[in-house]
Amino acid sequence: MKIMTRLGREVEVNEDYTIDQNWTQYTADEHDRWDRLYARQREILKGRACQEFMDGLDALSLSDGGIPRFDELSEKLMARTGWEIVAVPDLVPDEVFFDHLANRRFPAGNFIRDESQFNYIQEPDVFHDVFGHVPMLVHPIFADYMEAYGKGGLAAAGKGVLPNLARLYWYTVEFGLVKTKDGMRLYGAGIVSSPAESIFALENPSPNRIHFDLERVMCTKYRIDDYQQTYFVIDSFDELLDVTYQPFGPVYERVNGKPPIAVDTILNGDKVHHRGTQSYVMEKKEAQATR
Ligand code: HBI
Ligand code: FE
Repeated sequence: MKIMTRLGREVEVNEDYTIDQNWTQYTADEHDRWDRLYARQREILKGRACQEFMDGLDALSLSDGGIPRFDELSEKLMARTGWEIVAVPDLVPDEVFFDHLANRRFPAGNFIRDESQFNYIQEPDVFHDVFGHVPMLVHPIFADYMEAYGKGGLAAAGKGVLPNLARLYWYTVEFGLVKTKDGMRLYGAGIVSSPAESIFALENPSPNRIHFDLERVMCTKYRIDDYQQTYFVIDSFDELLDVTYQPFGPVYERVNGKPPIAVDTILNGDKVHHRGTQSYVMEKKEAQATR
């Protein structure tokens, strides 16, 4: 079937929204852009990303030169955790996304941002999807968590709780922090694929850093247009898998219909690692007011 991407390209896709990666179509400039994005981010992540992420990155040798071939990547990943990478042209519908994850297929955008978006792009491109997400899929526990999330999503369809589930994904898979013996570290793909947020999320006094709580996270709104105002911290990936392996039915009953929690709220019951000043947001507001 034919679909229109949000970037306005008409693309022929398979039933499950996959396409051919079309690796030979990448230009030398695009491969070079990947190499520069990779080199910069790899440097920034030293001492910031968790060891599990760095190990995954090394295991996949994503720096062999240019944009990785998904078939080669899938072969390496399949041997380790049974996951594979499939190419998609854009965000795919929620049920399609869940179905891929439930079957240990990670849908990755095949296009790369252009040079003008070197520092920031809202659409998930191949750098965000492959550099950001795929290394954690080498970790067996995290790999199981992603599958559990996909299965949870399929089961949740039609129950009115997709926003709650999307928040769980957002605050873990995309923007999660993990507490290690060496200090706070990054694992969320949205952070590790962003040079500025990699530093902000760990070092800036502005955002709250609150211990992960499943129902709390499912009720917390998030920002898609700027840095997060709150990050949630796990103690380990075992903790994450444990809380998501329980049946979600009763959880949904408790969160369904609850009013959402604002992006900067700290609740009485929160285990606070860092009480954010929210100075980043306030300064931005002031700058806008005096313009
Ligand atoms: N599609 N390709 C792609 N990548 C995503 O991360 C993605 C998606 N579709 C839906 C989606 N994410 C989320 O909204 C779900 O987790 C709810
Ligand atoms: Fe993502």
